[in-house]
Amino acid sequence: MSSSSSSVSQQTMESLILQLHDISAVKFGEFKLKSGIISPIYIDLRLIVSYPSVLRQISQTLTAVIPPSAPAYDLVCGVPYTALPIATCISVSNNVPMLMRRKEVKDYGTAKAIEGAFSPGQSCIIIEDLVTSGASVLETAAPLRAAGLTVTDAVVMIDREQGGRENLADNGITLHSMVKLTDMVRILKEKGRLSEDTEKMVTKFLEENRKVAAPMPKVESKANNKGRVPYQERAKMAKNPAGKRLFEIMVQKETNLCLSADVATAAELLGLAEKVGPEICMLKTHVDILPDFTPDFGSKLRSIAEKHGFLIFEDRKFADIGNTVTMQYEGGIFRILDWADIVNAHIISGPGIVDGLKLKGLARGRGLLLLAEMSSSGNLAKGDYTAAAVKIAEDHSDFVMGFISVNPASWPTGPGSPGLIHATPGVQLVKGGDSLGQQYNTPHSVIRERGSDIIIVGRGIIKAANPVEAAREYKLQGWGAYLADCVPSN
Ligand code: S5P
Repeated sequence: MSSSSSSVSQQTMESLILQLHDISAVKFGEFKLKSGIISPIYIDLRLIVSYPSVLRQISQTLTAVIPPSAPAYDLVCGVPYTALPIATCISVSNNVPMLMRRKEVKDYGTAKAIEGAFSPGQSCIIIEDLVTSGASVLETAAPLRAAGLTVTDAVVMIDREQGGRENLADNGITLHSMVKLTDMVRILKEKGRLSEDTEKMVTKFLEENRKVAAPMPKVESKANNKGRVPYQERAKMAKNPAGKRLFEIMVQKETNLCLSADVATAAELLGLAEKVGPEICMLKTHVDILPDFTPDFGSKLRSIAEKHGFLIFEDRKFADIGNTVTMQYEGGIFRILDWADIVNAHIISGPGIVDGLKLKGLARGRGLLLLAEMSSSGNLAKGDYTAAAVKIAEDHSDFVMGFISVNPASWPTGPGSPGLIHATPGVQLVKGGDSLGQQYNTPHSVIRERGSDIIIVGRGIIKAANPVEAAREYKLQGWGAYLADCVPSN
């Protein structure tokens, strides 16, 4: 579809805003938001489906606010759920095919994150009802881009002016908005829909919240009490040398992405490491799944790791008594100690496993992650078990660099000392799971809500049509969530 539409007249806009107020899609009063904040304004655009005439006008207006200078688009995709009917109307009345993004994917391996027909290289414009930080537009852009589509523009009814435009621009998306929330409030005041006092109160509230919500700053350097302690500060607190290096790499490369390279062969793994290397801080292997393993695998992977600056994590999940794991770590065919910067261990056998691995690894500057939680449904690593992992880590923080965790923000013990790092598996761009018990959360949820540091992504990247593009998308999302979390939340 061509984007050469005419712009919207002031009269049309005002009439639409009044109608939104008439149907109580925009309300003034005292409303408790999800965050607990009391807001003097409430916007609920889900209601528009009950008013076909309003829905039609909104769709027409949104089409018209896309300036002629914007790139032409082949497809439209609404951000679920509120914008879906709007996107459908735009699709039908302009004869532009639509795509739908699934919010939940049950089995990423077989089910699709995007429904509809498309070819890689086509461009897709995103339709949204309300933009705050821009996170939900990015969540929709990510799987579209991972599927090979070009996403450069998004159109929204209401821009809350809380950093969304800037965040989207940082991610290569130009935001076109029908109206800014402050202009909408001003128009409603001019039309006598709210008193001067209410207008002042709402404007003040929006102004104050603008400061709070503006996320994803380009630079942040200091630790602060309310926001997260930045990685560069934590690098200084890390007692294990591999842990310290990992924090430093993350800061330097601006990535908290670990690729779980669970591919079929060593050759494929090395090829992938070479391509995805610039995007990641760590590459995780399961060396015992590689049928073409040869003794030089480790040195080949190490030279790629050195070239691109990432650490190698062999996901060996040691679980035996201390004496046995010393042999498993150093010997056998794989000689893990020689090439893996990091390994992990279950603590089921007690702290002796850490002593055993440390005996071999500490002198070589290696690090150990303890499995404090697991991502699979019904797993037993919780409660006292997780607390015991924290205690063992604190007692051995020269060698234990951190944890495999799922929700460290919820631990009654707290997440451990800030020098310890958290790496979380079970990450995809949409929440869901596979048919064998794996459970997925989004990068945003893992980093911001669950308080982890590193996203470990396997099939989300290796099964994507374009793994390098997908890795870039995960990197952006993981790093964006981290930066947003560094900003104090009140
Ligand atoms: O609890 C865990 C711990 C680990 S290390 N859950 C996990 O899924 N893992 C590993 O992370 C798992 O062995 C696999 O290599 C990766 C997740 O892969 P994905 O394809 O599901 O992203």
